[in-house]
Amino acid sequence: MLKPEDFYRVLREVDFGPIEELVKKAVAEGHSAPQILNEGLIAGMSILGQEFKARELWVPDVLLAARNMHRGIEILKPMFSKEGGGSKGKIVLGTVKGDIHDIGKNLVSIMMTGSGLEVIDVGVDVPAEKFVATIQEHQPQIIGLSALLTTTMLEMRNVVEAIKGSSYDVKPYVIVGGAPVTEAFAQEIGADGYGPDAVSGVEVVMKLLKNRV
Ligand code: B12
Repeated sequence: MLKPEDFYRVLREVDFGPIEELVKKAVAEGHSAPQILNEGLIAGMSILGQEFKARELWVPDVLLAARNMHRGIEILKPMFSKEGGGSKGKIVLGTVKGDIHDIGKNLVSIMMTGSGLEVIDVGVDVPAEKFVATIQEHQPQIIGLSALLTTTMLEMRNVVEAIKGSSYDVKPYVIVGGAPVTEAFAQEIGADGYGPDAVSGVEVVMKLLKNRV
């Protein structure tokens, strides 16, 4: 049994040593990567999120935790990226303008890469025009948008409109995700899909790609 409190504790450390040790120990004990991710790292981060909300922690604490979280995910990455072979499709992935949260987006990227998709990660705080320019350059079948703030999720509507209003050889599908985003919101803004987590995001992409063939 993994204990979220253990992960919470190491997420708060200044050095990478404790998080590396705990993740490696969980791997050695036979826990699967999704288990370590969901029941360990994300569960620990969620305790931290509650304290942040209650103002018991401050931005520097959370930044530190984000660094540790990325380190933990790096260790798990090879376990997710087993599937090789040719690309099943191309996806452009980014966090929308005004938003710098990228832990969730990076997880989505890892899961998509591990499922045989080619991911073009355009980073954080990405304006609609950059999404449009990247689509014109790379001609992906899917665009994935991430937002973690109730304010920046509204920017997703602008991106969807900019994409649907521009011309491409083949218009890409848009999928959205991030803690405040819901299926109903996705439909309201005209997105083609929504995933509550990285695994469902992959499922949605695979379904959309099947429609296209
Ligand atoms: C880490 C963190 C930060 C870090 C981010 C570091 C980084 N590199 O990402 C820092 C310190 C920078 C930060 C800053 C801020 N934050 Co912050 N942050 C968090 C925190 C604690 C964790 C977020 C996280 O990484 N979760 C773990 C990941 C794995 O989950 P996830 O992102 O939801 O992703 C999963 C799914 O949503 C989905 N998914 C995500 N994207 C996509 C995309 C697609 C296409 C698909 C299919 C799926 C998908 O899959 C992922 C994996 O399963 C949350 C609290 C929380 N518990 O959520 C607050 C939180 C999001 N932050 C919040 C706030 C208010 C802020 C600040 C405004 C604080 C401030 N006063 O400055 C700033 C805003 C900065 C900005 N302009 O973006 C609020 C948002 C409130 C709201 N309703 O809008 C939260 C909820 C905290 C709170 N409870 O008040 N934050």
